[in-house]
Amino acid sequence: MAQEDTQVDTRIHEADLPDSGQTVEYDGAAGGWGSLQGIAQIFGKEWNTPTVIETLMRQNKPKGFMCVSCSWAKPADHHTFEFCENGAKATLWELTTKRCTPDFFAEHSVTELRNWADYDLEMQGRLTYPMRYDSATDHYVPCSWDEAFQGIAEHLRAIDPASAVFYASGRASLETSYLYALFARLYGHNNLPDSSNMCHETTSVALKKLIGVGVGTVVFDDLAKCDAMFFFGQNPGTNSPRFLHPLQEAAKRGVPIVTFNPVRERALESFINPQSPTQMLTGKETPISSQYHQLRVGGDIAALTGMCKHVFAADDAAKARGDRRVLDVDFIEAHTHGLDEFEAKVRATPWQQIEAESGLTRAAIEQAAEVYVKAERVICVYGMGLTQHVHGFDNIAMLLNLLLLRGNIGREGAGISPVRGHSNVQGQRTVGISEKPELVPLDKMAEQFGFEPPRDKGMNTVEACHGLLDGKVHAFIGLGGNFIRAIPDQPVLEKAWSRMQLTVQIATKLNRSHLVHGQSAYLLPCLGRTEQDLQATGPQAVTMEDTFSCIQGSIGLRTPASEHLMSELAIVAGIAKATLPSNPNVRWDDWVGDYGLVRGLIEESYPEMFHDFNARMFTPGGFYKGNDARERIWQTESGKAEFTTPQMANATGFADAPGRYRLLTMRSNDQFNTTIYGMNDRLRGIEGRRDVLLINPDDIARSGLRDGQMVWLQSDAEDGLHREVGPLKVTPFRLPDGCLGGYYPEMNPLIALTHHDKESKTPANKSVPVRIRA
Ligand SMILES: Nc1nc2c(c(=O)[nH]1)N[C@H]1C(S)=C(S)[C@@H](COP(=O)(O)OP(=O)(O)OC[C@H]3O[C@@H](n4cnc5c(=O)[nH]c(N)nc54)[C@H](O)[C@@H]3O)O[C@H]1N2
Ligand SMILES: Nc1nc2c(c(=O)[nH]1)N[C@H]1C(S)=C(S)[C@@H](COP(=O)(O)OP(=O)(O)OC[C@H]3O[C@@H](n4cnc5c(=O)[nH]c(N)nc54)[C@H](O)[C@@H]3O)O[C@H]1N2
Ligand SMILES: [Mo]
Repeated sequence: MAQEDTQVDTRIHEADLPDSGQTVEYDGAAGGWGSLQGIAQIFGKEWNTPTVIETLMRQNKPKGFMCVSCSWAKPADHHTFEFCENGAKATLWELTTKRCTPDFFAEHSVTELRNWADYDLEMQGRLTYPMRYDSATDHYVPCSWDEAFQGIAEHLRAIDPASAVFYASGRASLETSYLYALFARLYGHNNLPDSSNMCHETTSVALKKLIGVGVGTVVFDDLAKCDAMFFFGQNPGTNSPRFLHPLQEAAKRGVPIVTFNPVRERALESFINPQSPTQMLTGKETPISSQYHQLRVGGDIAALTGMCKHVFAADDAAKARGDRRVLDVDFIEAHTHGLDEFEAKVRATPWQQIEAESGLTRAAIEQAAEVYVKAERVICVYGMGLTQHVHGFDNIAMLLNLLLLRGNIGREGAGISPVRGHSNVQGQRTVGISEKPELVPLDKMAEQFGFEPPRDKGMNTVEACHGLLDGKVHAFIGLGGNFIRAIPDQPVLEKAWSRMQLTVQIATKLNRSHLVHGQSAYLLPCLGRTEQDLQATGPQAVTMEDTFSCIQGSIGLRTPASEHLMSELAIVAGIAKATLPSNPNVRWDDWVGDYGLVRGLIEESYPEMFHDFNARMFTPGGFYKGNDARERIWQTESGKAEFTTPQMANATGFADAPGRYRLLTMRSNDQFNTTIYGMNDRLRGIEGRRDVLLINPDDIARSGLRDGQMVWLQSDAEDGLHREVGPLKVTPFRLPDGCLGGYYPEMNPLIALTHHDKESKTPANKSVPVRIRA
């Protein structure tokens, strides 16, 4: 459909930001041989052994294990190799033969290790033995599991439950997550921040409020049915590379793909499928984006306002001609609320302002909007480029406004598609890891377990950090992740951290959060998802939810990295059992022995989503948990989908000022969040180092710097506090004027804890106000 109409746009849009020829970039395609070399460069020969290949062959397949990297779909109709460059890296990282043993901790004091780089810490390999911090010697020393559980329980029983925080990084299974949240509530709090609080919390809040569900409305099969795709601030080449296959298919079908991103991400320009022998041998690239708009950081509200303005203009013209309307008037009438105010605002916003705020020309925005107007079924995809801003909520609301104008929610082949991060981050929220008690069926759980759950709102990530600074948080449990490295204002929080009475980290590999510890501290090593999890009733499977709300089982088969490891579920149950008074309805030992019983509990708490859970968990492609907005049932205040009138011109939350830049913090192709696999960022042409400051050649000249010079970045936040990172190498890069790029997590000390999305408190990591100090 609309094939002919859309052919206008198959060339890469070059108009917005010409290549000056002096910038660092990668001219190969994403995928291709580069992706295989990328793996080999990091893992050397280690990766290419029969047992490793055998493990990779089972990745993301029914009865296999689900990738530990991102949350992309595991399609029913899978490829021979259903893994990508970065999924393979994540798996190999877990399969490493290196071990971080008690001997290592005997050799290095914790104070010494605090000076090690993130990369060097994780390079020590898998943790093998439960460890306890010994303050007399400043070393982690081995302890038994029982000693750990009893020690932790003793501390937890001595403090006010409301002063404990139970953090989760989005990997742990649905079963573990459900029990973790249950433990928190039985113990007496809702302080359950999740990595989601730094990530797609903006989505959970915005979509929940505006269309009544906190997740995307698109399913995997929609990708093959849409006739236009718009990408706002999501980078599939690095962060969800298996997305490149349906994208390539779409591009080949002639579906226009229109990208808005301050950075020219290589995979959104061109791709060679590493799993296609013909493409690999001929080097034939598929161009991906038909238009690429390099807008200013934080310029999406303006760009989207411009697009909506064009939609209204096109509708006016169609009306005047007596043609079919461009607006989906029936849908708007029946299903939405708030159009009039929104429309008036958009019509009144001058193009001059839109151009200045977006950094794009009116012609470029209209060209994008024309694709939207012509397409019958549109999918809008987004990621951290929209969520991590002070006005991230409004970014998402604007994207939704655009979709609502033509009824692109609740139809096949159309919808809004946030691409979630961690492999089970969405699922953790589904089964109760939430600081918001209203999102959890507490009455049901009260009945199931015979207790009175706490009803007070708990702390999210930012609130937990404030709580710590204010002396209100005394204990922290981390179910995976690297909290201290992932949050803003890291140095300030590290200092406060030592005031904590108890810190417990459940992890596979050593990281900085394990070294910044409370007065009592435990480091508990767990099984990875690729490893066999043997319990009383035999080997156990676990489940996760992907970014399209499909739930799937995962079975690990590898021999565990050490015989002393416990599963995450068993560790959570072990701590809980030691901490809580006994309760006949709470049967930790039985649950550890048979995870099927835990799935039974999940089914009882959430019967609509999880009916027949044990029977359905190995459905190829997963089973769909359902989505009311997709059915055009709107669980919102007005009972309809909401148009939102934007109140601000851009998403940054701060004004432009001389010498002030907008810093976007980014992920390289060689990292998974705070885990750094290597020093390259192949797809951006950056090799061998991460201490770079990306800046365009005009800004280099304007600010009197030179290519290769070492400089420092300073925070330019309104609180006036001194925050500095450096030295960083000035590296010419194709970015819009006034925008800088630097790597996460190295840049995190520059970000103020108060610099977050207004509605959801997601840290605004994509537009940080900074200055350059030469
Ligand atoms: N290999 C690998 N895979 C990962 C991860 C990883 O670190 N490594 N992390 C996982 C996690 S937890 C997550 S949340 C996801 C993250 O995946 P993404 O959502 O893709 O996150 P980022 O790479 O941080 O940023 C996305 C894009 O936003 C663009 N951007 C920045 N500012 C703006 C803006 O103002 N407007 C627009 N339109 N674009 C902007 C950036 O240039 C970048 O291309 O990936 C997951 N997958
Ligand atoms: N400046 C800036 N800051 C950001 C972001 C950004 O874009 N810019 N992105 C934010 C986002 S989207 C996110 S999600 C957060 C990420 O924050 P987190 O999720 O807290 O951090 P990760 O780096 O994913 O955690 C890595 C650690 O997890 C542990 N681990 C790995 N596998 C397992 C496992 O199977 N089980 C257990 N128990 N532990 C395991 C290892 O010890 C490893 O060191 O960071 C946020 N911070
Ligand atoms: Mo994330």
